[in-house]
Amino acid sequence: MKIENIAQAFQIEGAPVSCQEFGSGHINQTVKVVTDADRVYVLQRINKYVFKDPVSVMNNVVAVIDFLREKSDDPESCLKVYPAKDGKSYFVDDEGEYWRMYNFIDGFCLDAPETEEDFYESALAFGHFQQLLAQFPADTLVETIPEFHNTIDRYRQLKESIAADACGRVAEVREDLDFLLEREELAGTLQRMRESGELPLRVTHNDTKLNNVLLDKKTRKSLCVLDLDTVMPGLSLYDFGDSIRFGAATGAEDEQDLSKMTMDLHLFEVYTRGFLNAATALTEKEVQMLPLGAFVITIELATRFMKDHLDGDKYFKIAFPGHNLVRARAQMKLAADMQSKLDEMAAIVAKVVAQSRK
Ligand code: ADP
Ligand code: GN1
Ligand code: MG
Repeated sequence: MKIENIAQAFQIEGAPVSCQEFGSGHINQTVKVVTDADRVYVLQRINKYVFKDPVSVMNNVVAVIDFLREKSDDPESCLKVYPAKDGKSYFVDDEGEYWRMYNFIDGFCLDAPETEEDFYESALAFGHFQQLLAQFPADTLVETIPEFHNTIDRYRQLKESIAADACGRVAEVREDLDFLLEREELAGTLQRMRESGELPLRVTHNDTKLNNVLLDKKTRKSLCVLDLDTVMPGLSLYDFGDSIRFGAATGAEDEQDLSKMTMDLHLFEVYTRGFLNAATALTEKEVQMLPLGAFVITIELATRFMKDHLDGDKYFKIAFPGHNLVRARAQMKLAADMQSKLDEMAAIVAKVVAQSRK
């Protein structure tokens, strides 16, 4: 079905005059739609391989968006879902693909912070997001991807893919796999603490990379948190850790020159300050585990990229053959650097906490 026809299945103003793919997300197909009524929208195809139950995804997204719009003093900068002509929050095309329509919010997303203030802003945005969602009725949310940040289960899935060796790629990544498997015990720490109740379950975003927050073009303040598909019960440390993994790294997520891939301790401090300023309800245990949160989410993503490489690149969009292996190696290098800096990160957290009490 033509993309223009899909766009016209929604209750939007005017007829589409241009439909262009944009954004650097790894999961959904995102299209900017401009109409002859001078209106701009965002049309997205929900990735069905990743989200097995797109209708539940949309129910979650609509509920979270309604909740956030209600709390906001600037609803214009909040996501809004435009229903399809039949009133549903999604449209199914003739190939069985699920689509949704959002308002286009005129800001910008970064793949790396340009200034430390940008990163601080994103910390406030995600910290505030988590703080707001503390009042959201968690039991109404469907787990859109079960066991999403269950690192123990991610290792189980990786081992399954190693055993299956669907594409015959295991032999050439033996050393990488050894690296990952040597860290399995440490990587499972948060999941064990979640199961024992040592860490509280909260409603979290679960995908807090910098390009999932829109910044204002003029003020560079955060406008809106995007990508709500994975909002579900989780640990605050997943959100903190994923932001550090992406934004405090000195290389891109798929950096090929591994000598460039380290964690910047100053950026770690900047983010910690913003996050703790906004998410004020964290327990002492959560605060204490922040450094490990960064390591766990990073090594977990390395196992996910590696699994996808072994499976034949089914989950993450790739730009070239071997992209997922490149990504996995970059995340492994970053995780190793974080592991060697756990004590320094702990000292920074302690300093930030002490300063905030003054
Ligand atoms: P994915 O799951 O593929 O990451 P996202 O929802 O994060 O999908 O969208 C991908 C990118 O598209 C974002 O990083 C952002 O740049 C852009 N984007 C998404 N929704 C909007 C919107 N409503 N307004 C403006 N830009 C958007
Ligand atoms: C995916 O959708 P996107 O690109 O914002 C992924 C995250 C990964 C991230 C790595 C639903 O995020 O879990 O951390 O890629 N989202 C899903 O860049 O799997
Ligand atoms: Mg995204």
